[in-house]
Amino acid sequence: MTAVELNEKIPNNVALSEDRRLQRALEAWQPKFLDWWREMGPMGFLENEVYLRTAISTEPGGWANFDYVKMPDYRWGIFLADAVPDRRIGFGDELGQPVWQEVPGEHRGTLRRLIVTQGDTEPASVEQQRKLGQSCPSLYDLRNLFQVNVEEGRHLWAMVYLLHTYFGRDGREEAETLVERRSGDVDNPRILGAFNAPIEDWLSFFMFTYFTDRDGKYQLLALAESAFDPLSRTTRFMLTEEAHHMFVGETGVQRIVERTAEVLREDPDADLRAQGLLDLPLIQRYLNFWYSISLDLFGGEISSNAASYFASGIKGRAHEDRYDDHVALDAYHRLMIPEDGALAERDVPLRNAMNQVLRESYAEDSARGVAKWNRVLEATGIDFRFTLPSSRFNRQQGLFAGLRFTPEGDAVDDAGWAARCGEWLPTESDYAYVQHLMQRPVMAPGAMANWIAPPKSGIKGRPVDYEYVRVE
Ligand code: BYC
Ligand code: FE
Ligand code: FE
Repeated sequence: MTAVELNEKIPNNVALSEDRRLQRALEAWQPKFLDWWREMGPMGFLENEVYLRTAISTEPGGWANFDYVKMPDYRWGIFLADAVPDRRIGFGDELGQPVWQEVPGEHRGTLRRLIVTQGDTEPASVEQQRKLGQSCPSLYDLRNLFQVNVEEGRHLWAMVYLLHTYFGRDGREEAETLVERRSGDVDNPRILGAFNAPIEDWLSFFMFTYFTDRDGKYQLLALAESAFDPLSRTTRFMLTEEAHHMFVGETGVQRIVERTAEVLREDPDADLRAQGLLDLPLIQRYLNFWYSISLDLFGGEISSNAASYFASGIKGRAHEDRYDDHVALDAYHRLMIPEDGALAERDVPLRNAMNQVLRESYAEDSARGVAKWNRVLEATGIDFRFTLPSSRFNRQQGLFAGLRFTPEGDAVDDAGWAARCGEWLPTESDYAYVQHLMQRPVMAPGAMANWIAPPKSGIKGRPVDYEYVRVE
């Protein structure tokens, strides 16, 4: 990796100290970021020491050390993956041409918009999760929440670095708006739908990190293919952090399922809510909500935007090298399309279907964790199985927006929807129950809320009962 500058105000491996202008501009943005963090970051834990993977060490390569740090002192930095020598554009009309180290004038607006959209999601997620510390199920989980939060903060830095470095004055202006929009604000909301939905309980948090962070993974994989090499290198580094976020979601849901299954094994008719546990149909409703709202993040099934991103080399498919045809001009993609009140199979020019191609890769990947959760049920002899709802269910973007489908994907009229949506999506009473259950934080080392099983192991070889956050 390029030399890491750790003693600088902004740790980085982009030789920031050699570009004083850029360094000054980013150092001027830094206090705005910190103000935002203090105002909109995790509520109530600014002064606590948290056992984080952090960049506080100055040894070579030591930025990935684990140590106690107060979150506002976290060393948010700018890290790019190593350059690939002689890298070539991997898809689209300019296939095989050298990648771009600067932004081509004709793609400036488009690239800026994509980078701003990506950047906007990062602080949005921190805002959505800011109250969760107040209801944590354990110190282990509290620490994981904060690890995710500081890394999403770093992802914001990653996009702000690109805006400042490659987009001049408009880039600097966009960087300001990234710490001005607010998740869920009626006047100045975050850009994409899912990032304005409240995350007020830990089941939502785990579903979000499983499903919505996974959209992050796929969008970052698609941007990692970009002909704009600095974007590719930035997103490749971000992807190394994303795995942990999805791990938190997958194991979080799994531990909830384990705890519920343990009680159901003893007594299949147990009144779970009377015992302060999460019942399986409720978990399925949360799954339905977060999966469908995350599918929306891929944009329209048929998108001329997506076609032009692909044509120009700006955004590819996940793992472009796994495909044979990187030009995608004479190819089609089969889609189910709503037509005259029915569904019809249609072949759409592949370039226009790139959002859908990415969504299908995502859906396949999402199914793996669901299968793991089901193995817990299977092993305990419980008949219930979790399923991913149809990609037509509860959609607000794309071909199926505004139409009604059951989780199985069958059309349903308004009356049918109204009668049954309480079986399919979390109800007010579900939310009220879950929040009631999680009213009080569990903060003694090793203690676990009743509704979740302990993790199999702790962080970085530490025991589960380690004091991951110093709360005294
Ligand atoms: N909500 O042509 P279309 C992450 C808009 S998550 C609201 O299909 P396109 C993370 C769309 O902007 C990854 N609006 O759109 C996870 C367009 O607007 P205009 C985030 C939406 O451009 C957890 C219009 O509808 N990264 O990192 O093909 C924690 C027409 O749509 C939505 C990215 O998203 C929506 N859901 O695709 C922390 C990557 N969907 O132009 C972080 C960058 C669509 O008519 N973004 N619209 O005003 C993109 O690649 C694209 O913007 C999208 C949309 C894939 C999102
Ligand atoms: Fe992120
Ligand atoms: Fe993430």
